[in-house]
Amino acid sequence: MAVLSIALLLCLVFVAPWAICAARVHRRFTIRTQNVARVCNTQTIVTVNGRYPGPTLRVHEGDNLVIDVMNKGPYNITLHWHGVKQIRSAWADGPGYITQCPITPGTKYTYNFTITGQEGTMWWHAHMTYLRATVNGALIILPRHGKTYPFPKPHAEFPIILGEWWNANVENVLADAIRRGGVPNDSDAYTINSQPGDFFPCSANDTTRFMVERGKTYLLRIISCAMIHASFFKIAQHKMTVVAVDALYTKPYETDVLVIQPGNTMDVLITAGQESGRYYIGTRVYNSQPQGFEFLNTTTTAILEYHDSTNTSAPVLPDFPAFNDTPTAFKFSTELRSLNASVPQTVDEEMFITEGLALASCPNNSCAVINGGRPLGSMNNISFVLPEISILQAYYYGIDGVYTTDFPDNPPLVFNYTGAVPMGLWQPDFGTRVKVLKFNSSVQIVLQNTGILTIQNHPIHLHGHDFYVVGQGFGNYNSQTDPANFNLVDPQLLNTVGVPTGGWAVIRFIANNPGVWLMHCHFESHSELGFETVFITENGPGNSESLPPPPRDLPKC
Ligand SMILES: *[C@@H]1O[C@H](CO)[C@@H](O)[C@H](O)[C@H]1NC(C)=O
Ligand SMILES: *[C@@H]1O[C@H](CO)[C@@H](O)[C@H](O)[C@H]1NC(C)=O
Ligand SMILES: *[C@@H]1O[C@H](CO)[C@@H](O)[C@H](O)[C@H]1NC(C)=O
Ligand SMILES: *[C@@H]1O[C@H](CO)[C@@H](O)[C@H](O)[C@H]1NC(C)=O
Ligand SMILES: *[C@@H]1O[C@H](CO)[C@@H](O)[C@H](O)[C@H]1NC(C)=O
Ligand SMILES: *[C@@H]1O[C@H](CO)[C@@H](O)[C@H](O)[C@H]1NC(C)=O
Ligand SMILES: *[C@@H]1O[C@H](CO)[C@@H](O)[C@H](O)[C@H]1NC(C)=O
Ligand SMILES: *[C@@H]1O[C@H](CO)[C@@H](O)[C@H](O)[C@H]1NC(C)=O
Ligand SMILES: *[C@@H]1O[C@H](CO)[C@@H](O)[C@H](O)[C@H]1NC(C)=O
Ligand SMILES: *[C@@H]1O[C@H](CO)[C@@H](O)[C@H](O)[C@H]1NC(C)=O
Ligand SMILES: *[C@@H]1O[C@H](CO)[C@@H](O)[C@H](O)[C@H]1NC(C)=O
Ligand SMILES: [Cu+2]
Repeated sequence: MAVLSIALLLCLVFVAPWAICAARVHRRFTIRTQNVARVCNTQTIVTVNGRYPGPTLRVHEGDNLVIDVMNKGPYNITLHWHGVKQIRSAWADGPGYITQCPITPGTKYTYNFTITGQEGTMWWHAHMTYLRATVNGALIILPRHGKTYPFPKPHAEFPIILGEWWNANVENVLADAIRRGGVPNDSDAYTINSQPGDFFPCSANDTTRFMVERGKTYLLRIISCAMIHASFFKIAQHKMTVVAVDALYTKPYETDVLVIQPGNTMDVLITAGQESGRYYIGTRVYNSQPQGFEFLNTTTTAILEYHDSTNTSAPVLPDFPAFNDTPTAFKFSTELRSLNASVPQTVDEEMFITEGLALASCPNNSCAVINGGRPLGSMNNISFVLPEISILQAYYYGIDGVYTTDFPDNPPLVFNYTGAVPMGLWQPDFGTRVKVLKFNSSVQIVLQNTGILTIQNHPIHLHGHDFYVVGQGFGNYNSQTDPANFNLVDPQLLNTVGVPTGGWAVIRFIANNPGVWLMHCHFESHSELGFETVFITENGPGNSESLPPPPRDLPKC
């Protein structure tokens, strides 16, 4: 903290306004357990610095972040800085057994990285097992000193974290599912800044409130940390203007509903322009599965309260789209546009990846939870198996036998991906298979959802890069006709795309960040079930295009 203020002072006083004005931001995160009460239950949960949600990090573009993580909790853990590209700092990215071994109980690791050319709302979260349910917080990147937002300065800002709460130890929830061979139990409540709101018992007194002044404009920095559901988000009688998604500016987009995938962040302006009073901010599930899968169908609320309100009646509740309103979800995600796009116009690496659930057989019905089998996730029919040491270490030191470089560019079989898939195709292969990308190559990936077990929207998150979503649609992607409709002018740049239920999305990015990068479904249970894969981006020709050696304190395993 002291370092930060000295650096800022120097910058303000001695340095010309156009100079680079970066600071070093040093924080200490202590992982420990804490008793927290929510939804009629007191639960011992894993936290950062005893807080839930964890501390908000507010930094500037260009800052060097040094975060000492002491693990005083009972579990192995790693932290991920969601949305930070980690340019030449893959060692700080965080997914367990991908870029690092876990920080074991009683040990520490210092994440050291610089935010370069990125600003907006990001977040940080645990990236192992189910710990991100409670270990998460906002990472807000303000423009460099002297620079402004590309929209009018808001009067104030509110971080809003959408999360999920279990009346159980989340590590037991996951372990229980693995033992049974099933999917983890659903959460007991969805939350806004850790509170479920007025429609859940035992929480009404603590409902999150945001106080506003009539006539002023506010920036909501909304983060979906939800574990397994996409959300509709509304504010009664208030329109919202989306100005950024995933810390990437959009052309201002006015809407009365947001559709937020787990992993997405949204920067949204609202003006307190209504009659003084109290209005519910509400979220509900967007359930994209047609079959009767169970989900929590209640409404989670916070309150937008005008500070001079004397109205004591119940806040006004927004109207929600139907739980399965896929047209609204599709409209929202296809209407977003980048503010300043620079889309790769040519493609060097073309991949077609089928992704979705899968089903492993269960010998003697030992785990017959769904259709006689154990649900899994897969990409190109491979259910990813985590190695025992990190892939980045194995790659850097040339350790054999940890992974293979034969992740296929295409699925092994052509079938009616989103149709009624014959059960003979539901069993996946297993492996730790990665795809190697040449430095600076332009990559296009068709992400094709499958109908194995169910059709469903899947939020696909890529580490180390942002990508343009140049096309989206329903059914099977058609390589003859669909490219004609690509938007190569101003498509939205994202780090997490909700691939439409029973459909596909096409992404493009330049592989210009050397390192090892996970791509996975941000439904936590799906990625735990093998719904992930890994890219290795090779070094470029120069030193400044190569991955530096690991920090000395990198955890061992
Ligand atoms: C962080 O990493 C940079 C190099 O990328 C190094 O110069 C610096 O000393 C490191 N800081 C700490 C506190 O380890
Ligand atoms: C999961 O749900 C089942 C059925 O309701 C329950 O018996 C079990 O205890 C739950 N598991 C955990 C870890 O809470
Ligand atoms: C809410 O607050 C009221 C008044 O302080 C108190 O009587 C009531 O017990 C509280 N309810 C809960 C669930 O904490
Ligand atoms: C104010 O109170 C009235 C009832 O007295 C209610 O109908 C109205 O919805 C309230 N408005 C707000 C904004 O809270
Ligand atoms: C939520 O689900 C319950 C039980 O499945 C059902 O009775 C209720 O009508 C549903 N509520 C809504 C708002 O759909
Ligand atoms: C980004 O787009 C806005 C609006 O189209 C424009 O005013 C601005 O100059 C652009 N910025 C850059 C860096 O291209
Ligand atoms: C399945 O059950 C049979 C008969 O009880 C037994 O012989 C066989 O070993 C079992 N297979 C497995 C994989 O458990
Ligand atoms: C694929 O499956 C869908 C849904 O069952 C069906 O409507 C479509 O006709 C099938 N397409 C082909 C080429 O068989
Ligand atoms: C996946 O691979 C398994 C094992 O090789 C095979 O049985 C299955 O048919 C394949 N399924 C698909 C969709 O490719
Ligand atoms: C990477 O690609 C960019 C744009 O095509 C080019 O300007 C740059 O020189 C390339 N760098 C390397 C190392 O190939
Ligand atoms: C924690 O991580 C270490 C190092 O990878 C590993 O040896 C150990 O088995 C892990 N513990 C658990 C409970 O997974
Ligand atoms: Cu998924």
